[in-house]
Amino acid sequence: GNKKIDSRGALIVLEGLDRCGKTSQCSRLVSYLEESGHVVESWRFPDRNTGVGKMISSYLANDSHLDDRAIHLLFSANRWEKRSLMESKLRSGTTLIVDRYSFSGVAFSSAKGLDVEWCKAPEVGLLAPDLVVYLDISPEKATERGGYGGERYEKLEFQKRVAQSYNTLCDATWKLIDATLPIEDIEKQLRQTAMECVQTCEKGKAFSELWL
Ligand code: FDM
Repeated sequence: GNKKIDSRGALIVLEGLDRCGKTSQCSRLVSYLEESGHVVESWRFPDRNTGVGKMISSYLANDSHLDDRAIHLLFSANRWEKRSLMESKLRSGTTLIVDRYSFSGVAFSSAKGLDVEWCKAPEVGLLAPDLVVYLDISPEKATERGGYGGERYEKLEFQKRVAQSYNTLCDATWKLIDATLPIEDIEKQLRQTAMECVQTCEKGKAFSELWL
């Protein structure tokens, strides 16, 4: 029909291996969008501040052991507990730049050998991003950058399997950026695609849900 769709903020997700540069690109992008007059917030998953987030954080630090499926469901629950806030922020016009989302959930858990469809199931009904940016780097190059904090997943062999999982999840809608380019070049590409996405959502775009 010709029902008018309200203006809203954009849900923009950055994904990639550990040490791909996501976190600093997220904050650069937030500053840029703010400076250009947009209302924007920086989010990340896992959100370690909630009760569930604290359990995840302790697991990642190797301070607790959890069954692979149990931790997968906690990561998912951590997104579900933020879902309604996410939707209300977007409806009120706030753009969210999100460091990791469901794709990390599926990529990291399926890298352990869990079935991809099983991993996707608890994510069904979460908001679908308006844009997924993948900062593309080989596991070897990412490891060479050093600075792994010693968390559970920060090992070359595991990151190789995560890279393969991301590869099977990635589709034509994802924007791939070569994460080995100079920081400023990555930033430039990211600004451009993000701005297009923000403007599309400002004009009015219906929400959709995972999985697309
Ligand atoms: N991770 C992150 C998962 O395994 N599943 C998830 O759903 C999410 C969001 O947690 F190794 C992994 C990815 C990473 C670790 O992430 C912590 P940050 O970005 O380093 O905080």
